[in-house]
Amino acid sequence: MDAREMKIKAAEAALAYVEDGMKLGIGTGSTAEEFVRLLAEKVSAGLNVEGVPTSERTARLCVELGVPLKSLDELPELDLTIDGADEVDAQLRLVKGGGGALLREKIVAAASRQMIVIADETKVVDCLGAFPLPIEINPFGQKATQIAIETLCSKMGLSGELKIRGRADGSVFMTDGGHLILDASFGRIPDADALANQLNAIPGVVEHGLFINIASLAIIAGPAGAREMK
Ligand code: ABF
Repeated sequence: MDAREMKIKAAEAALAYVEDGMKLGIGTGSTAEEFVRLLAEKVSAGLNVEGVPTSERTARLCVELGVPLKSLDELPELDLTIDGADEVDAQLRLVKGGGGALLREKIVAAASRQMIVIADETKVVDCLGAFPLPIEINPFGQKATQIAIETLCSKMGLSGELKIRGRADGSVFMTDGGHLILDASFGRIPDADALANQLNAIPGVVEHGLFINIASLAIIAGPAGAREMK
């Protein structure tokens, strides 16, 4: 089974949790896009759902495939969000934001009764941090915010490079909300809960990619099929 087939397996398994009439949060990334494609087939066969997209990119795909969309202001309480991740640990703590949509992803997931993560085996880790942690910051005072993050990290014994995310054409990456992303390469984050709390206390930090106590189920696909982590 190749990487795409594993993503499809995870997305298929997640689709079994979608019920008629549900209000859904719809994630971002290549795995979430496989879910959107399968959901669109069900919608064209008569499934009645409404979705809130977590990014402009996801919104465009949903519109193209005919998945009915609403804004989060129109549907502020959602039944279920299905989204990908960059890393998942045994406690269902996640690193997200590699696709740059972490703020909307977190707002949408927090507005949902349940969040299911879909991923392939390569995303499961013993300790979070091998994937650089995305930290979304306000462009105002970006250097001061970066210094505050560096000071916090060194106090917590975390070392690694913090880099403003760029695009392939050399321009700076801007999120859908008009913010910057700092990617923090720590290697290992031994105390993800403490780091999450302390990053939240820095004023220029809009959000970070640590999702803790948000997901209640992960569907992980490997060569032998999909399994659940709770
Ligand atoms: C979103 O897409 C992100 O939070 C995560 O960064 C990324 C995962 O992408 P993929 O499914 O393409 O690996 O879910």
